[in-house]
Amino acid sequence: MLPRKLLAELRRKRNKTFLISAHIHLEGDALGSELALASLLRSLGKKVMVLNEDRVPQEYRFLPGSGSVRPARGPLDYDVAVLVDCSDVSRIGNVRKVLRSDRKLLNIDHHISNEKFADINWVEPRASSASEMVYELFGALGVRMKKADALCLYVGIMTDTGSFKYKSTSARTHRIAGELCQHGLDVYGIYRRIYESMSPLTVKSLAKIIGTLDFSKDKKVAWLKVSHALLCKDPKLAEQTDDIIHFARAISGVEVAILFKEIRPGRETRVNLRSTGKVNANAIAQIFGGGGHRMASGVTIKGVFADVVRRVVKEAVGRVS
Ligand SMILES: [Mn+2]
Repeated sequence: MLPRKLLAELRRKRNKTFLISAHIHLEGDALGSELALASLLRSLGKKVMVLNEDRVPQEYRFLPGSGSVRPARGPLDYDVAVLVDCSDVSRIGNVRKVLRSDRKLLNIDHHISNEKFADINWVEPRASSASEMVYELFGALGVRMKKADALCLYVGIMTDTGSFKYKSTSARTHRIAGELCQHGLDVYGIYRRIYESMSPLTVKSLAKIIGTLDFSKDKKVAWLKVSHALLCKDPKLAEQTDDIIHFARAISGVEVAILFKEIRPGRETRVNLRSTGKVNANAIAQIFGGGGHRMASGVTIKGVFADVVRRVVKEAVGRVS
C-alpha cells in the first residue's frame, strides 16, 4: 500500500529541493524510475537533483533526462532524499556520502530483501519494478504524465521483467505497460536500442563465455564464467548479465543458472543468480551477503575466483530438488 505519509512528503510546500538516487550498476529500472520520479517532482514545482555513482550506460542515453544525471559531489543541501530500486542504503554507492542525517529519507522499492532503512518506506515485493511503483505515484499525486515519463517507465518495466516474461509480470504490469504505450511509444525501437545494439566484439565474447558452460551432476545447476581477461577486452560484458545468463537458464531441466564475473582477479567476483521457479535465488545470494528477488539475485564475493565458484555452486546444488 502506498503510504499517505510518502505522498504528503512529496507534496509538502516546504520541501523544495529533492535528491534522487538509485542503485549502482545503473540499469533500466533504476534509471527509468528515478528519471520519471524527477520529472514528476518537477511538475510539482520542486527542484530535483538526480545523483548516481555510475555514468548512464550507453544503451540508456536515449532516455529523456538521462543527461541530467550527475555524480555526487558534496557537500550539498536538499530537503528530502528519495532512493528508488534500492534494497538497502549502501546500494547507492558513493552517493551515500552526500546524504544528510538531518534530512528526510524516503525509500521506494520492490526488492523482497529491502531493509526498510528510511524514514518512510514504500516496499512492494509484488511490483514488477520500481518503475511500476513510480507509475502509481503519478495517479496518486494527480500529475499528468508526459510521453518522456511514459518512455522512462516503460523501459524500467520492460528491462526488470525481462521483456514481460519473468514471474513478476502481472496482469497489472501489462495494463500499465499498455497505458504507457498509448503515449505513442515505439515499442520495437525501444527494445532494439537496449537489447539489439550489441557490438560484433560482444557477440564473439559471448561465444567464448558459452564455451565455459558447466553443470552439476544432475544438470539442475548450470553456470557460466567471464574471466577478467575477457572483461578487460570487452568492458561492455560487465553490464550484459541477462543476455549472458540467458544461455544457462534456457537449458531444459536447469533450476538455477549462475554467472560468475571475475571483477578483480584473486579478490572479487560478481555473482548473478537466476532461478527458473523452484529455488529461491535471493536466499542463496543472502548467504554470501547479497540479495534481490526470488527469481533473480546477485552478490559480490571476495576471494579467489575458483573458490567463489565452488562455494556458490555447492550452495545452489544443496537447494535444488
Ligand atoms: Mn528494479
